[in-house]
Amino acid sequence: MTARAAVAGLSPDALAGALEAFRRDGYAPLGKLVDDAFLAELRARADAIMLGEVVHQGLFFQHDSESGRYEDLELGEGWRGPSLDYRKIEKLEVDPVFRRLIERPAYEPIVRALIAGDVVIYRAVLFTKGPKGGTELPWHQDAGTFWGIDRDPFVQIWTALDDAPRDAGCLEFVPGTHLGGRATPLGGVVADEIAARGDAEARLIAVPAKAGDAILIHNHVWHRSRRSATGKPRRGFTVCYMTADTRCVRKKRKPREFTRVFSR
Ligand SMILES: O=C(O)CCC(=O)C(=O)O
Repeated sequence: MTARAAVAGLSPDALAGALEAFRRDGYAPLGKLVDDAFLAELRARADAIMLGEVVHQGLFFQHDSESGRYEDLELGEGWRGPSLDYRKIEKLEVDPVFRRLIERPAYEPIVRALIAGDVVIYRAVLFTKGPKGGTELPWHQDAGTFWGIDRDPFVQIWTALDDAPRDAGCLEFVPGTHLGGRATPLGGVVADEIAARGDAEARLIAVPAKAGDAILIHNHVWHRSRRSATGKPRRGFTVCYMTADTRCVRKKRKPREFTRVFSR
């Protein structure tokens, strides 16, 4: 059985192949792991949250910039009222529909193959590119001192809620860059000169996805997504899993407690 057909979960061979690719390249396409009925529910839920029809305390919203440029994002703005042009929504572990995707049985063996013992999540985020095209996301790593924890997590699963072909701002990776660790101690965006030194433009691999496809992503691999030119929504949901031993080291506010998942 191929990974594409295995909506219920990866076969042992497919899992072994994915783990090998993940270790080598820093990412691994996992094929379709979410069925169409659940996808329809997730898409409707995403719209309802963006339109304010479903409200949860503590969600973090960031709207697209007018220009579509990352540099022009208005930071700290949060909820701006009903709009399908939010770029990202964080803390979706509080939503029962997205929580089912976070704890999807098909994801558990993948996560447990990489993380021993109890598992928590650092974040559960919906990245959307609306009909207007969304905002470009530059080369970045998902780790660094600004994450405020005592070790870098390394396991993320990104799930396409809609088709994400090349012209819809699919994910792009620079294979193998996770092996170099953080580009800077701060982490986050990989500065243009560092990306140029790493020959990112010549080495990048675009990974188009179909709705329901999942991609395993190492937090240190350089990845990005451009604007969409399709005029259709392109939503991707990403969850960062990590060992429950991870500690929050931030000092200015109360240390974060992380949500435990896949409890036995
Ligand atoms: O979906 C996207 O456009 C970005 C996803 C991403 O950067 C991530 O999952 O870390």
